[in-house]
Amino acid sequence: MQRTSLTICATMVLLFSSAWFCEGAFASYIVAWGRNDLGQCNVPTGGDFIDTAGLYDRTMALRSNGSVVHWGRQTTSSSHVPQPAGIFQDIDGFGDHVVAIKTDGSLTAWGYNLFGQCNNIPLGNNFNGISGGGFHSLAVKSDHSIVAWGRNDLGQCNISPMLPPNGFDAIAAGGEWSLALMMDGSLAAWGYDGKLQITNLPIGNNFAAVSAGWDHGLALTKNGSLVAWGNDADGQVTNTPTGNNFVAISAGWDWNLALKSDSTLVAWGFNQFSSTNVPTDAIFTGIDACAYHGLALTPIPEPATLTLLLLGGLAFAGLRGVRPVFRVFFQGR
Ligand SMILES: [Ca+2]
Repeated sequence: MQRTSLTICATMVLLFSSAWFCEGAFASYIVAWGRNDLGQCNVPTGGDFIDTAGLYDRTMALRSNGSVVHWGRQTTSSSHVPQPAGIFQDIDGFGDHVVAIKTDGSLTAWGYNLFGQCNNIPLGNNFNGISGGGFHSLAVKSDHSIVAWGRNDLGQCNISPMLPPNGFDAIAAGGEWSLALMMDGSLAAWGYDGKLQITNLPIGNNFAAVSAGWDHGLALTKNGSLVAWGNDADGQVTNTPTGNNFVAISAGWDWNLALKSDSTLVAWGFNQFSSTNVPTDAIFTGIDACAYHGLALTPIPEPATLTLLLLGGLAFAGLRGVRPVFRVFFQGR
């Protein structure tokens, strides 16, 4: 009986371990850190989160049932998801508005709307990527074309006709500029260039992911290294870590967050609110750098919890048999 319990426990540990490295495979807890003057880090209970939208001083998160929850600064315009809400599959934000893809592939947005970022939403139901910027948004369609809407005083919504119209792989809306990963692995950018975030765009076609800060860019190369450019006032460019063990990136307003292949976090740049003091007591699968707070997804359960559950399960199973082991594992916390 005891040997059976050990085998089951070992199998469960292997299953959870492999799940940690597959983002989105399991619903997760959210860990938040950094600026918390308005409760933007006071994450609601529950381990069923699959996505986050970290705004300037508030946070939205998507539960596995497609509903959105909100915490941090509360205002009538930005706090509440339009009703009837529908079911969402992806949410994103950066300034004070949220852009979302519903499960039918159509777009919606809510929050600050002075520049039409929430009521001039592109129509259609073929969207599979979104990025909310300072006052504008970008979305990519399944045919690899993109749309931009919202504030356009600095050309952040002017997609160059020189770019291949169906050549976009991913998009990132910054403060007042836009960044894109092309299907050939090169980068494109347009909009505000005051910190040379357009002029100093890295060349080459070895890029795998992009993220845009307020005035700086961050890219992940296909060999797992990082490149940053643009505003460097807080070391968000020059302090970029070396190495080729990175798997995900997220640029905050003037700081950066990256996920390493061992599921740990690293952060650098502006740190007045301890945004770059990343948590180290869990294993992470998703990241989201906000203005001055950071968010990360950690699968159920955290390693320390898992160890306790494993030891408790083993002891209990040794006394009572196999079935209680399952009960302990699936209780969560
Ligand atoms: Ca998202």
